[in-house]
Amino acid sequence: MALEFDPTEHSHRRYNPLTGEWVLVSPHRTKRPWLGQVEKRAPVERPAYDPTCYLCPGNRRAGEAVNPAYTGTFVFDNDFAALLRDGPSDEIADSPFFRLQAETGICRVICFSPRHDLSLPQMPVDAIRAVVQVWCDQVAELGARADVAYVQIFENKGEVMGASNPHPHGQLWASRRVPMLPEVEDRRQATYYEAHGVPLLVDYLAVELDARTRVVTENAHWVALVPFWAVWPYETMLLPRRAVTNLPNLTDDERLALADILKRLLTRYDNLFETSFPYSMGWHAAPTDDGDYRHWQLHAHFYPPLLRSATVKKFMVGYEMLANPQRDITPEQAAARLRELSEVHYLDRG
Ligand code: H2U
Ligand code: ZN
Repeated sequence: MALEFDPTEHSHRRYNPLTGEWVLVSPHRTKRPWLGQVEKRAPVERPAYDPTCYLCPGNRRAGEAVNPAYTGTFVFDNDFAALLRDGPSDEIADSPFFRLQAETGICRVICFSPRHDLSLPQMPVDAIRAVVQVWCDQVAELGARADVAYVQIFENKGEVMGASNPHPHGQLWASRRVPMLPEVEDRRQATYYEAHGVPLLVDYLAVELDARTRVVTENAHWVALVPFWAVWPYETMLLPRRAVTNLPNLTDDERLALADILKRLLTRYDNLFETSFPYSMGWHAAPTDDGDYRHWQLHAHFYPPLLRSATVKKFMVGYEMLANPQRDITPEQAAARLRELSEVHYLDRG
């Protein structure tokens, strides 16, 4: 007799329409006996100002630069930029084995707050709103340049994600060419739009809002959900309810609501293992050259590595590096877990 498929019992593959990649889901493995233990990490006490921090106001950075006595956000050109602003930009070699393109760009560091001891979920909504404003302004400014086709905004948070400093900050790299992953999403979304006349993620969100099994939190303008094809255990995606191609097109109301949903989502993340939750996050949006990008839907990806406690992370090794990514708890289980958490930060509870 054929066994009836149960997504919470049977191993299966899920398809990511944004990238064309597959993820292997192994829900039966969550019954492994060692899954119960949850270690907590003692909170690290940090001072509001650290005289040795290269991001704190008034401090000297590597080299000559000294930070101003900033009181809100602060943006500066990365002293160790991965892309150089000036230089050749041609296709240098185009042979099957030795293809090489010279590339230029602008890299910046974005300090979210003068306070060394905070992170986004611990900041008031109006301070997060100021970070949103910086993101929008930077994309508008750099995207207007003829030598920039894509502005990648991102944040690496936590030592496990390679963040060099706990001071709340993110980065942007603006490049002459559209980088590989946004380029893949661009092609997938264009193909979908040609067939359906609606952006892929606009249609996807409508279906998710019907199902409600993967939605984590929402407000009037934004929805945070665990995508059906999530790879990382608690991966989420943040989507505007309206079709928007890039950050500068967000209305004032949408910007404020974005600050609100970031606080809600990141507070849930911190509450999950009662730790300052590490992740890499970033925005994906339409390129900023003058192409037709109506097929694009703005969205943020959050990729957190933690699996079952503040110290146990998911490794993307053997099978993941050689075959395809794999996960144990299902995206629906992850969303349910995140949904049951409070939106009051664990450090703010009496
Ligand atoms: P991460 O923590 O995400 O690595 O970001 C820190 C960035 O800050 C990193 O890209 C830059 C590094 O190059 N940096 C400066 O620009 N000036 C400094 O004095 C130290 C670090
Ligand atoms: Zn600092």
